[in-house]
Amino acid sequence: MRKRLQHFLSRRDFVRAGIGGVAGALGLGTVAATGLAQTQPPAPGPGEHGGHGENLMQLVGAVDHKRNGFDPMQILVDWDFGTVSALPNGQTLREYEILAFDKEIEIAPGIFFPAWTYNGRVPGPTLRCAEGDRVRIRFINAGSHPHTMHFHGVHPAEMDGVPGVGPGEIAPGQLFTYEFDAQPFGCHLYHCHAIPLKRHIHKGLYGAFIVDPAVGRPPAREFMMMMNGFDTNFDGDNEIYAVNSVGHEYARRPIPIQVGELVRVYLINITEFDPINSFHLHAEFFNYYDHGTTLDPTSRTVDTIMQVQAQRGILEFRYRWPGQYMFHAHVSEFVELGWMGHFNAVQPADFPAALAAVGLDEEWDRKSMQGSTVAGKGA
Ligand SMILES: [Cu+2]
Repeated sequence: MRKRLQHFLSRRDFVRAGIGGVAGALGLGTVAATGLAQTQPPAPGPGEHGGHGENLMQLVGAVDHKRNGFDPMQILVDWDFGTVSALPNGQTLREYEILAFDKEIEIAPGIFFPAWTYNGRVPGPTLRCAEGDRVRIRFINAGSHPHTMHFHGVHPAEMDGVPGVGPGEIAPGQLFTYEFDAQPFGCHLYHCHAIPLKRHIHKGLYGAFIVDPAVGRPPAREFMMMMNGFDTNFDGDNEIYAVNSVGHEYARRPIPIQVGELVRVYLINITEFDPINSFHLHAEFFNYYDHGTTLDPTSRTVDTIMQVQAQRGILEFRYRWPGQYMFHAHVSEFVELGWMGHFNAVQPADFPAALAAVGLDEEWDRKSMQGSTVAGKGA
């Protein structure tokens, strides 16, 4: 308990050193910061939102995404469909190559983490396919420790990517090809299952595995969000929490969406060391599909859901009015340590400016609208 309290205090000091503006100076808590956000004008014009974060509890500065080699804004919409061909029986084959290697990444401005990565990014590539596709993943371990790829899905034991079964742990310098038919449809994930498991997962070896239902889903603007955390001093507690690895990135750069359109979020929790993570949406409610394995919502009209580690699901919602809307973990400590962002809902005419304000373009717009491997079944 005392040790836990010391951790808590030291983490608070850590964040206080990293935050600026009113909230930081006064040491305001999250509740106060949230109150400030809700007094914001409801409909800022395009490009006007850049500085509003300075009044909130937020990590200050910017992360060098080029040096990281990935940008959380792009990870939202960066579907990896693999190299596509057809097997003799007509089944679609999707081939991927995944390289595991060690790499230091910046997870908050000026805060670095010695990650283990799939293809140099955390989370790893978002593998996307359709129900029933054959998936073939050539996994090469170029890292310093034995690793695996364990997929959540249906497959034979030797393709399960766990120690002692089939190929077991893949040693540095070795490779193995995982192959199976994608099922069931849903919002899934993969992660390393080498031992010690919590270290291998927490170091960054995980990614989304999205299997589209054969009948498709209604057209929507789609995002992948992986809730994660980082224990930067290796004391068994996270110092930074985030969605897609960079603390407060979507607070610094609100995610552009359009008023009235259907937004679909593939949400996954991979956070290690904390038993539960959560997602709360401001000023609107959503339908939720637990694990994404159903076509009808498993929860309707909710604004908060929780996920244990590896739990995941699909959120669907529409904003009615223009404005900036927060989303965050409803664990206040996580919010202060990086897990908070904004959607920037604008009218279609203002969308190009909203994209430009956070460094995005038409290509991002296209990816967010055309992620599915299956034609939609109509809105
Ligand atoms: Cu590993």
